[in-house]
Amino acid sequence: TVRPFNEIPGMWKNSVGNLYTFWKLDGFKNIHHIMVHNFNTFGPIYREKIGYYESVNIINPEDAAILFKAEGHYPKRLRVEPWTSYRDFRNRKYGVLLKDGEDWRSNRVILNREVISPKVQGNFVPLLDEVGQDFVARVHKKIERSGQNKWTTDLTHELFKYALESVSAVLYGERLGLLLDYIDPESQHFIDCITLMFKTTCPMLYIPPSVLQRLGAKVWKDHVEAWDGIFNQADHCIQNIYRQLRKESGAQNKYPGVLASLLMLDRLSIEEIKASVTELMAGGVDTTSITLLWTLYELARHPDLQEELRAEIIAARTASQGDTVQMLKMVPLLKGALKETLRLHPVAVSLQRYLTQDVVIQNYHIPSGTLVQLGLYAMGRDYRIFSKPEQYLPSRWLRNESHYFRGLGFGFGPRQCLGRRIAETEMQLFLIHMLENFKIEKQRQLEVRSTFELILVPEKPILLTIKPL
Ligand code: HEM
Ligand code: 2DC
Repeated sequence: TVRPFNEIPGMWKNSVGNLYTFWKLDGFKNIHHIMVHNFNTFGPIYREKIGYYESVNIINPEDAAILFKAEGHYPKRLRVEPWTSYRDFRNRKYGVLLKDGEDWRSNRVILNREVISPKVQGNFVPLLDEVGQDFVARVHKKIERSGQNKWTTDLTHELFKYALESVSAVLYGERLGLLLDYIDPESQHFIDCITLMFKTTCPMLYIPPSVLQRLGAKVWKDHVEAWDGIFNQADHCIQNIYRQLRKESGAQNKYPGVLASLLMLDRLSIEEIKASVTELMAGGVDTTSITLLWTLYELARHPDLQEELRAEIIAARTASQGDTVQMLKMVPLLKGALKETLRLHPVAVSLQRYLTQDVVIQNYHIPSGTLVQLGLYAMGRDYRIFSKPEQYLPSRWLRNESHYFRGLGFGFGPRQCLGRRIAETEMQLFLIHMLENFKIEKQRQLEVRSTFELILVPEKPILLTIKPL
């Protein structure tokens, strides 16, 4: 017999007390570890209430399948209140990330065509390939200048620039030139604003932004300043393209980028295009760069795997005879490596959906409307779900162990990451160019753990040494 909702284990009766304990445990930074701890305490399902939001948490792939089958036609995830509050405060439109219902669906369908459909992939590859080549040239220069035939550094900021250059190339069909010696302070400011925006979101996840706003809290002010910086810079880029487009007669052979394609398609209002393109630009920086940093960290720790990947890449390069789109179809181990990075170091600590129908999970009845969270970080490290979960083994994604609802780094279904194809292509090309040119080594260093800054990021700097092959 199915057990009632109220019997789900967990700490959901004292939400204020929970918020206090959470605070004391430095929960803001450790959300992912607390989730692992809770699954170990309560089992594969638990209920929780922290501050004002209540959820049921699950970890098993089979349960994830039930959740996503009950997400309905307008899948809705946990609303990041500070992000919507900012837009309400400044009277800006929501983009696809923050919209819900029919409004979300109609925008998403149009954006899908220009951002994630297989037909546009081929347009992105040459643009992103060029950025990858420029990154390699920049690293060669740094190595030369060091005079030591190697370069030891924390690559975070270089990777932020690589990611922004990549996503901008695709969105605007133009290079910003962030990988040159001189970088425009506006772009650097944009990058800093994104980091600040993510950081200042965390405390406001549990305390309503409206309250903090009334109290004149610093965290709210910083958050507004960060989004202002993001929107101003995106506006600047968008205006540029808009003006160019009006001057030119159109009818060119060159792929003009996502923004110009959307403007010419003329199916979304300019304000809607602006809102979503700003989200894409902001969403495209820290996500891919941190994932690449974790991947380089894992490759530095596994020199044999690095050789194996290099061999795969060289073979693919030869076989594809200069056709890069073709080449990307011949690097399964490399793709496995990126999946493996997202298993151990996911960007999103959880995936969430509101149920649109009653379901039974782990033999508990859960009513329609409940917020259910899949603990993505916890799932990736559970030995019941992945064999030898602590080991970085890209080949696990090639073998016939089950992948059923296991590779969820970009989410699932119609509400999955809109930037997924851009992110994957950009990361694959980056690793291809880096491995064709350099060996990555690490400093003697202990494990680096994750810390929660809305997205999961390394808790301390990762120092790597890059040597020419
Ligand atoms: C949503 C992960 C890169 C833009 C998401 C979601 C996840 C995610 C987990 C939520 C999906 C769900 O609820 O099912 C990642 C990871 C990335 C990455 C792991 C890189 C390693 C990017 C990039 C962009 C982007 C490069 C922009 C170019 C978005 C947008 C959404 C989203 C706009 C919201 C889509 C919607 O609500 O319809 N991402 N992302 N992401 N991501 Fe990404
Ligand atoms: C954060 O409890 C923890 O891809 C919360 O590119 C639940 C939650 C809800 C939505 C998630 C968020 C978490 C992490 C960051 C995500 C976001 C949805 C999209 C966003 C996963 C897990 C991200 C990083 C987007 C951001 C685009 C933005 C900068 C315009």
